[in-house]
Amino acid sequence: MEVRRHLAPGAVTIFLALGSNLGDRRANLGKALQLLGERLSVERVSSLYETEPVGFEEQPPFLNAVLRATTEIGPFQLLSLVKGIEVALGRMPSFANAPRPIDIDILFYGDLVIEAPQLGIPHPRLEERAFVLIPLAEIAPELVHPLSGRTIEDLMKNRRRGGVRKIGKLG
Ligand code: PH2
Ligand code: MG
Ligand code: MG
Repeated sequence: MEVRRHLAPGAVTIFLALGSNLGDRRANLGKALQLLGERLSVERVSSLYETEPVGFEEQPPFLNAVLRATTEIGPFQLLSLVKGIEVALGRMPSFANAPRPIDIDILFYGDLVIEAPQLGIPHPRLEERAFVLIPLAEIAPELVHPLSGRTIEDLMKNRRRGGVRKIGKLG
């Protein structure tokens, strides 16, 4: 029997969310994508969406996108990688939900579940966030959330789609 391997041994499929609402938002996302691509095998990138700020509302609109990649680095190493890229692109420490040139959040790391003070996987707020679910449903509608067992398509049902507008592609 033939066994087909879709991933290199040890490689895990991950999903990341990117957001920017300060400076040249499109350029910030493009640079983040380039730097991520130097360390991860990026396989698929969603369209770019312009989104109304959620949480702290008195701030400029965001550009958001999500991507699928594979990697052999562990989840905490991945967190260090994305934090390093955020700092390299000019992110300063600030309050929760503050405006930022770049935010890179880990949404899924295979079907791993982590509840650590510095890292929650799957991302603990992804089910509430249309600016994450809509781009994710574009590239991975069948993806199953490991805690609820529901697909992204299912999580999108009966959810408000307001405040999220597709505006094109990155690059
Ligand atoms: N990120 C947040 C809080 N609010 N709103 C939008 N539209 N897009 C974001 O990426 C975003 C947000 C915290 O990281
Ligand atoms: Mg975030
Ligand atoms: Mg973040």
